[in-house]
Amino acid sequence: MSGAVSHSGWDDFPPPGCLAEEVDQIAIFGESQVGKTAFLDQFFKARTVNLYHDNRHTMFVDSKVFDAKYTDISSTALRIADSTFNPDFFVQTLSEAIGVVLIYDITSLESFEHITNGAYMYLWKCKIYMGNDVGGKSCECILVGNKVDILEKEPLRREVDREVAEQWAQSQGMKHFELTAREHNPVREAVYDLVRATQKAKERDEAKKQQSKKTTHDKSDKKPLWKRISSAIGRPESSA
Ligand SMILES: Nc1nc2c(ncn2[C@@H]2O[C@H](COP(=O)(O)OP(=O)(O)O)[C@@H](O)[C@H]2O)c(=O)[nH]1
Ligand SMILES: [Mg+2]
Repeated sequence: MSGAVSHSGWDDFPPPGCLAEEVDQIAIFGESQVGKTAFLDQFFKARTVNLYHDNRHTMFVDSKVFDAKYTDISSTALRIADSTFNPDFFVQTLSEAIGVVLIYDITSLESFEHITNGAYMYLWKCKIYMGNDVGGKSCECILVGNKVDILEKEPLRREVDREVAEQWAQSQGMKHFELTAREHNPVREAVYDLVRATQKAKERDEAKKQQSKKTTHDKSDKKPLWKRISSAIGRPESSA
């Protein structure tokens, strides 16, 4: 992990008076029981309390303030809808997210297959169909294999090969982490990495926006060559 930011304690608090320009959205997306809530508990509170389903957090990464709302969203509910299922919540949360933690449980192959197939496709459908409504912002993802602590006592319970997950992540241009939501630092490192990627994507989006503004401006300003020459030369001097 690159070293500019220390991940211990709360040294990532923004300096007083330093505010983010906007509140971003980060989604924690995975099957039921993979540890989404435990992941957020560790991120926010450095302990497991099974409490945090939805929260907002401000931090300071690479000299910038990053203020975001973190939402735990279950991909199981997409497949096994009950009467409380609200598709609007899914579409809105995923389409607005500029960062997504795709999380699975390394002891459940099913949880890996669902998040990297149907759920991942659903995420991109939300992005594509809603792209214009959310200003066409980029979305960055990381892939997280949770519950590695289980392997210490029961190594045979691993169902998802590290290499397979890593290859899939690489094929989609994202980073892969194996961790346990029982430990604070690995969770924070993963979130930091995602936030850094989203900040870079924002800069790229902004540069593209400026470029397309410039191109439109240049085009509208473009007169035929003869017209430009004639206005530069002006009227002929009077021979009188
Ligand atoms: N051993 C172990 N158990 C975990 C870990 N993360 C979550 N769990 C347990 O897995 C179950 C589901 O976790 P939860 O965060 O509620 O999953 P969610 O449905 O994805 O939000 C709970 O019993 C957690 O205590 C982990 O890293 N290691
Ligand atoms: Mg949960």
